[in-house]
Amino acid sequence: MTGQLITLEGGEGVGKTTNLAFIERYFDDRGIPLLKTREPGGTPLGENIRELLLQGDAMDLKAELLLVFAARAQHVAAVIRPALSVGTWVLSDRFTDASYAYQGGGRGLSLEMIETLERWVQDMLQPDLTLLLDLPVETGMARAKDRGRPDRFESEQLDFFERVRAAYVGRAKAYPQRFRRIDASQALETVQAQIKSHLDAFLERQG
Ligand code: Z5A
Repeated sequence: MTGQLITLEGGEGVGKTTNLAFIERYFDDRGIPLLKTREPGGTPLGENIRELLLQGDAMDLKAELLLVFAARAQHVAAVIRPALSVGTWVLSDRFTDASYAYQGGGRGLSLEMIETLERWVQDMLQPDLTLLLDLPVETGMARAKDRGRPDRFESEQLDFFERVRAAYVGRAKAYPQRFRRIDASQALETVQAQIKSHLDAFLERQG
C-alpha cells in the first residue's frame, strides 16, 4: 500500500506546532510509520530557501512564489514521493494550500500561475487529508505576538491575514473531500478531540 499524505494548514497563531506533536503521537500510538516534515523546508535546499523567505530582505512577489515552489519541487522529489512509495505516511506542516492562501490570497498573485506551478511540480500529487486549523485573525495574532522578532510574513498586517484566512476557507469549501476545517479558537483539548475524530474516520476509510 502506498502511504498517505496528510497536511496541516492555517494562518497566524492557529496552533500548528502544538497540534503537530499531538498528531505525531496519534500515529506513534497506532504503530503507523510517519514522516514529519514541513514547508517551506523539509530538505537541506528547502531549509536554505526557507531562511531566505522568512528572514531575507524584501523580495519581488514573483520571486517569493518561485522560491516557495523551488523548495517544494525538491521536497516532493527527494522526500515526499520516496516515502509514499514505500508505504510511509507523510505529515507535512503546510503544503501547496499555503501558496494559494499566502501568495494567492495574501499577496494577490494569479491563481492560474499557482495552478500551473502546482501541476508542473506535483503532477497529480495532492494531499489525501488536509486539516485546516481556523480561527479569527485577531485571536491568532494575539496568540502569536509573544514569539520574538517577527519574520517577513509575521510582520504583515491584519488585512493580509484576513485574505489568507478567506483563501484557506475558500479552498476548504472547494475541496470538501480532503479538507477538514477545525475551529481552532476552542480549548486545546476540544481542538485535539476534533483532530482525533477526523484521523479516526480517515484511518477507518483506509480499511
Ligand atoms: N508560506 C508561504 O507563504 N507559502 C507557502 O507555500 C508555504 C509557507 C508552504 C512559515 O510558516 C511561513 O511560510 C508562513 C507562511 C509561509 N508564515 N506565516 N505566518 P510556518 O508554518 O513555519 O510558521 P507559522 O505560521 O508561524 O506556524 P507555527 O510556528 O506552527 O505557529 P502556530 O500555528 O502559531 O503554532 P503554535 O506556536 O503552536 O501556537 C501559537 C500559540 O498559541 C502558542 O503559544 C500555543 O501555546 C497557543 N495555542 C495553541 N493552541 C491553542 C488553543 N487551542 N487555545 C489557546 N492557545 C493555544
